[in-house]
Amino acid sequence: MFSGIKGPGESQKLDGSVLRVAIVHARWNATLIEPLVAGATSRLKALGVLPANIVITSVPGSWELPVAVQRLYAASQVQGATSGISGGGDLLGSATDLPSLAISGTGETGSSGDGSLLGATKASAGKKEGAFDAIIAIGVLIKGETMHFEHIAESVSRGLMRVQLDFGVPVVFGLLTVLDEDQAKKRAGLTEGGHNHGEDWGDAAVEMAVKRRQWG
Ligand code: DLZ
Repeated sequence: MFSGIKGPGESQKLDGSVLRVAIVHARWNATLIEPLVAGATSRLKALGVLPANIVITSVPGSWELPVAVQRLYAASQVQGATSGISGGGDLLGSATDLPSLAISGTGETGSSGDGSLLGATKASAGKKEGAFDAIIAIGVLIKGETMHFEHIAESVSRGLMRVQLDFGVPVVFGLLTVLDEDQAKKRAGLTEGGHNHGEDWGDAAVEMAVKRRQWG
């Protein structure tokens, strides 16, 4: 039944087709963030989450992740409560493909698509409204010479846990807290023998979202 030492073991064969999932990512260390977001997104899709129901947005750095997750989830709850009366409306675009990120700064991630009417129709196929079933928070903190890393790592971890428990919604901890860039590259699947942790975060989001629905 159980195998392996590290990692969550075999991916559970769960059906994500009923889910709506948000990814919020920092833009610091974008070359590492990009494969992690791509890894998470590809697993969400592989487990059946429709592209129209994957919402991706960004914040400047990891420090901003907790409040972004909190507001995004709260707004999606309001939207769920009012849809049907006002028609709701999306908070942000949905993601069909991972938009390109800037290398070191402020590249924005949001809705994507080919811009055509056909693209828009395809992108909205099966689109759901309402509260997110899970949110994945992604950031990469690399230790520097000062105590900055410790403060942010601790606060962001606590902040994300707080949002998760306050709202009772799964907030997947996609924060890499590494000592150097090589450690981060390995965990973003960019180096030999590495593994893209973003894939695990996509799996965790679907598993927790499905189980949360079962648990009520
Ligand atoms: C300022 C800063 C530094 C030095 N390092 C990182 C980092 O490694 N990873 C990250 O996501 N963000 C970093 N930031 C930015 C802060 O998270 C935050 O965006 C700014 O302090 C503004 O609040």
